[in-house]
Amino acid sequence: MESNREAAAAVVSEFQIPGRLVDIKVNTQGHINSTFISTFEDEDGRKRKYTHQRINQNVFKKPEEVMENILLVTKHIEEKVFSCPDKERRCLHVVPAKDGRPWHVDPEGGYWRTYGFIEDVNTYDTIPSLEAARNLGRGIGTFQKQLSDFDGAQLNITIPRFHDMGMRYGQLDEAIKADPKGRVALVKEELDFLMANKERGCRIWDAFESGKLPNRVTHNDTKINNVLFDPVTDEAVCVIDLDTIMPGTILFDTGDMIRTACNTGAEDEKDLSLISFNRDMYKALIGGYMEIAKDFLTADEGELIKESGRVITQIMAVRFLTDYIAGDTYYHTAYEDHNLVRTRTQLALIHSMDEQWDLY
Ligand code: ADP
Ligand code: GN1
Ligand code: MG
Repeated sequence: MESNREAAAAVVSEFQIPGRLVDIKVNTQGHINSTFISTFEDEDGRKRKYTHQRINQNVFKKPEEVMENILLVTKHIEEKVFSCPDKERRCLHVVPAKDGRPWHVDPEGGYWRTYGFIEDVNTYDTIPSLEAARNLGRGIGTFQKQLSDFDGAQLNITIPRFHDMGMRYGQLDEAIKADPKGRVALVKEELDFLMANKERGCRIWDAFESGKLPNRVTHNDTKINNVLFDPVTDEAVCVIDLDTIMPGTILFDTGDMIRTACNTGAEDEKDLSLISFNRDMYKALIGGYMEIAKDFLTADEGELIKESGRVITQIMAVRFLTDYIAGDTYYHTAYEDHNLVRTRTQLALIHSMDEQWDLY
């Protein structure tokens, strides 16, 4: 990580940031990009923080297109929050490079971007309270509403068929065939469950493809640590990590907020006895979400919200297991079996949902 930090320190001067760099730290919360938080001090001694990210080009093959999307979407949201007294923390702000482009390419061909760091906020990996769950629901609903008049046809497809369950099972099948680390033999139980649930898991994608569900602008990665909360009121003030904004069904977003906010444990909790589906959190989360989304949701969307939590948890299990079998080439991992632990957590969460299915 030290060499990464040095690489980041070397590129920050390529962006339009006044003052001198006085500190730079690594943030390890995301699984995809490499994230650094810097502090700059200007001539008057005022300090400002920034977020710098090396875009993961194994995941995002066309970083320029990712940035085009982000500029369009943040411009749209900026207009929506213009009259808020705290508008600076209600939307990501891209800081251009010295040549005016929204990225800088380092000597190795790595794409870097900079955002203003949003201060006075909390990020959570697990939800701390019912009120925070209600606020998360409101925050995701508000984000969807802000983008309801944005023309999704303008957006580049940054990862094709991102939530296509059938395609994800195809990737799992390929990994099983290649089995480069001999791990397939270790995951028979997990594979049996996933194979038995394939058809059910495809329901939302199929309904979207058939046109039954409206095509809307979708964030596609609404897990809890991609949302910033006010430290005093726990209001969800900003939805970040806009790399996967694409046209889709908003059930992808309800699904990921359910997956991450209603789990009593962390996404990578090793002790599965700590993992269960919390119905009270679900009620608070969906209650908050519906306060906003009732104005635009169709009946078909509403009926599938509960299912979306199960489907998105399942697609994560498929993706984590695929990466485990393929030898950990996609997600950042901190230890040998990290992707297997993540897979098992997702499956434990689905079992807990199923046990309580008629009760929520
Ligand atoms: P990844 O795609 O790897 O998940 P993210 O864009 O989600 O990367 O950033 C990783 C983490 O960095 C976030 O979970 C959040 O904690 C923090 N972060 C990113 N951008 C900002 C920002 N502008 N202000 C405050 N925190 C940020
Ligand atoms: C990744 O980038 P991050 O950590 O917010 C992944 C999501 C998964 C998530 C699981 C581009 O999100 O799809 O839901 O991990 N992002 C990408 O924690 O694949
Ligand atoms: Mg993230």
